[in-house]
Amino acid sequence: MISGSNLSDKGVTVVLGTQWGDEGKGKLVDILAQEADICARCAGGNNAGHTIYVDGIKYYFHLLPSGLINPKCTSIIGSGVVIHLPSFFAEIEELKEKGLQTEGRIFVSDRAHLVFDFHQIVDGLKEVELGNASIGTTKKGIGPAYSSKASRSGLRVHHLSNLQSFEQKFRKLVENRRKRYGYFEYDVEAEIARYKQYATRLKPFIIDSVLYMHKHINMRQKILVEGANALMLDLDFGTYPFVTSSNTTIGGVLTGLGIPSSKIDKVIGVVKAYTTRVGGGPFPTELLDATGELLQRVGAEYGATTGRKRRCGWLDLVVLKYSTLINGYTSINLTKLDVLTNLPEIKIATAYLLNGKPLESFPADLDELENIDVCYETLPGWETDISKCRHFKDLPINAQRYVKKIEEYLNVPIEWIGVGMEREDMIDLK
Ligand code: 2SA
Ligand code: GDP
Ligand code: MG
Repeated sequence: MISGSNLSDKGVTVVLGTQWGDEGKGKLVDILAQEADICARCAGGNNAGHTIYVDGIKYYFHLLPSGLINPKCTSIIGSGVVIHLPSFFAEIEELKEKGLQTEGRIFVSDRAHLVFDFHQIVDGLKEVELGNASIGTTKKGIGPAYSSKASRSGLRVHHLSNLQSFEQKFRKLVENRRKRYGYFEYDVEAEIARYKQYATRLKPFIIDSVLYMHKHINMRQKILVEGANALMLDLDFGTYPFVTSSNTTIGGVLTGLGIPSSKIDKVIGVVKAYTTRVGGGPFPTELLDATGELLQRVGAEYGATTGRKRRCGWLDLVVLKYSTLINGYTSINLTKLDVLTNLPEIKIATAYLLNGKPLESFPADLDELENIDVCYETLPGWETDISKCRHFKDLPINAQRYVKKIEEYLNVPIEWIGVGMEREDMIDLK
């Protein structure tokens, strides 16, 4: 169980995914948000999926920050996020049905870009066009929406305040996509009518998030930023092109919220005790055998947004070292250690060899990556159930060794260890 102060009182605390996502960021964010005034999302959209269990209730977050379960925490959707408004309102309704009071606690940046249904259609068309090389996207329109943004033709939240020009720009945008992808079924008139209604409905949520964040930072409030997706899915640093279309790394926190780097004090990396990936793309330590299936089943590794089975493999320290270089983690939350219980031995990737020579870091070139040999270290497993452990010393010695191995290799303190799904299932090492 986590107690005491976990959030920085000197600046912003950031939680980021260190691998290919689904490390359990949502669970940590929910725990930390118990002492936060603000929880902000900075990148991605409703492609993200965070599952949180509190008192037997299962909550799913996609577009909204996972801090919402805590009644005193205000949620901010920053300018770097792309928002599909129908999903935004649906998610609020779903949470209300679970008893969460969201009124006056969610704010959206006026600079955030909008994801339209046609972006989602185009997402599907693009995947079909790619055929065997498809990315395996969530089909939530994320890539096409960020493409509209980068090509300077996207529509932002503030555009809803002038419906006449909104309509013009919107029609142009659809026309342009139809030129590129051919005619696709899409009721433009009905969509415009819907957005006229959303414009009124969204009004109370809209803020200048840059100003909001700065004011609250200056008031020395406790601010938590929730990363979506993860480092290896980052548009620049991930396994390009098998990535998402935003910066999921520390840079995305700055550009997605408009806060200066000097205001960030803690960067917590969330590390799953093994590796998973959902969708296509390289995965050097993937296990295409019974052990992989076991991790998938015991870890309940299904996509929180699409329900797809997640691919599973051993922990990869080469990935984590690279991840640490970029994000500069000040501490780590190791998660899902309980899933490894009962494995007779556990492997950890410690190096990649190319033509027999060790690579110094994770390669940019996927062709190179395809030709590497992964070097593993094998550690003995443990059989004792660890889900009730609440102190490091309660863990079986082999589990302790596994944790120490990761900590020593990365040279970053592991401050929390997840041993189960519930909020309470966490060892605090501080
Ligand atoms: P997209 O939809 O354009 O962002 O997809 C591009 C790649 O990014 C991957 N991606 C994810 N990987 C892990 N988890 C994600 N969220 C959901 C979850 C995923 C789900 O929490 O389980 O339900 O399938 C997520 N979102 C995007 C995606 O698989 C592509 O490889
Ligand atoms: P996120 O995208 O990083 O927030 O992670 P997801 O919520 O998509 O996936 C992580 C899954 O693992 C969720 O179902 C969590 O409830 C679950 N989880 C998180 N931490 C632990 C843990 O320590 N042990 C176990 N068994 N499950 C965990
Ligand atoms: Mg997830």
